[in-house]
Amino acid sequence: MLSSVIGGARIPVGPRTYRSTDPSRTAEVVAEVSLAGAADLAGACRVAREAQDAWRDVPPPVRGQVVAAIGRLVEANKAALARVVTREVGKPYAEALGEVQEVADTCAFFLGEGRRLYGQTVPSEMPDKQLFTFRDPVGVVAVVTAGNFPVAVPSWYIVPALLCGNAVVWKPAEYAAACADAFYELFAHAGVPDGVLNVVYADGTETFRGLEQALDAGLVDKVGFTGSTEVGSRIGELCGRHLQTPCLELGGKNPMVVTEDADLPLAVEGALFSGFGTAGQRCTSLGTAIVHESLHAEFVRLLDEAARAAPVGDPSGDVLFGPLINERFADGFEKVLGWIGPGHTTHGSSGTGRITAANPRAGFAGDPEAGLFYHPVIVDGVGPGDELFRAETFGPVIGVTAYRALDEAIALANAPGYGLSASIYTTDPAKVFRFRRRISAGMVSVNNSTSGAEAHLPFGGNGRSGNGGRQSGMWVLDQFTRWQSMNWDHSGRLQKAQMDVLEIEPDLGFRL
Ligand code: UN1
Repeated sequence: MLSSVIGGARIPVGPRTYRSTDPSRTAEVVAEVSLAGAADLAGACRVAREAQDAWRDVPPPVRGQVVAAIGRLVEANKAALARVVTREVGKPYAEALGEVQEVADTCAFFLGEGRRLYGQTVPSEMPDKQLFTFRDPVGVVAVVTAGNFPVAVPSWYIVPALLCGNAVVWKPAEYAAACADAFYELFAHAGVPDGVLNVVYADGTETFRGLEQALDAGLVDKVGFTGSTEVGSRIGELCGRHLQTPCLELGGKNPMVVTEDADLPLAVEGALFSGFGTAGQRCTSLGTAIVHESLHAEFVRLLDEAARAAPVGDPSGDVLFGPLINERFADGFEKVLGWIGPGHTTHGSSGTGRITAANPRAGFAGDPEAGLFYHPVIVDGVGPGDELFRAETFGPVIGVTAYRALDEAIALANAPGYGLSASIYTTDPAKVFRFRRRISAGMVSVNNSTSGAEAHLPFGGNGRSGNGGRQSGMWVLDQFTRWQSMNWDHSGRLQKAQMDVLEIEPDLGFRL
């Protein structure tokens, strides 16, 4: 039985528990977790507050060494951690290895940041006075993450937050508790001191109440949240009441525009991977393919062919995608399938909905009835009037629509109001730059799919996808540090800014 880790110690097992099961074999329990309450979460923030005091004084290059050790341990345990990811959230093993690599890459980037964390020396307008800037840790960071990327996305928050000298309270998804526990152990063995990283397993209601209590008590200085737009906006409201700006990484309805001059097979390959990879459960998964009318029929034909041929099934094998993460995701996807209407045509598999003996999929790898497996589905003919066009789907479904002029395609791409990732397949540079300027997305791919961002570019979105915060690379430093400015007057007298400034008279009447 896993229980929360606060101040380096497991808290006693409580009455409320959760069973995390293998979505490929739902009868198999991967982890049993004891769920903490709101007061535990607030208590963890208090412990973090105390631990942060000493951690902030550890020189940043030394904190960088801890991050380096995390990276080494993650690499040394890459296969083992990837196996846990595959088993608990059903991610195909090759993708799970990629996800673990993303943690190592994040460490590789930030271990060097420990020797930078640059501030500036800035000239003063007066003599014998010097100006400086310093990056200071914000304090205690509360991180709440989803389980579709159970180790990579948490690392995007936790690694830079720790490197910058913050203490962290992490609330992972309870349905990815075994992944979270393995992740914590790697960090603890790398030398992260007790109390500097705390893990609290709790359900959504208790987490929200715990955050409320901790914010009221002044124990949290920054909230990082990856999850739904709906919950993100509630967290934004809560933080706003405490004059805080959370780092919100929310949903997406990521468009892919395929222009008349595009490399069509490349676009089809990109659509297949970003629509169905991770069973469509990435926040960067493809939502709608917006295809020039001259290529539309051929695009649908080729994508249908590719989806039918794609291996689906047991994620420990070589498959395009495995099961949905758990019952909640499966129920959500069933609702999405209900949005398919009479104006649509479906493609991509030998059936739609759950794969069973009665609704089989040709070439399925494994026993479909044992897990939460769904047919991939391509829905042609979606438009702005359809829920399927507007809402995030989080499952193996791709919408397709046709367009005539590029500006119409861009308007369609922006219409759902998200703005996470967007892609364009084209061979015309003018279209690339017009698209880039007009698209609402925080991340744009050219001749590449909507998913698969690299771990050192700014990650994040606009509109319903977030509040403009960016993770990863040097950009995330602004989430986990605050600038402090300092001025030092060593003239020995009071020099008044803007008033006691030397003036040099120009001859502005001069003309050649
Ligand atoms: C997510 O789904 O929350 O860009 C993150 C990608 C991955 C991360 C997705 N590197 O698709």
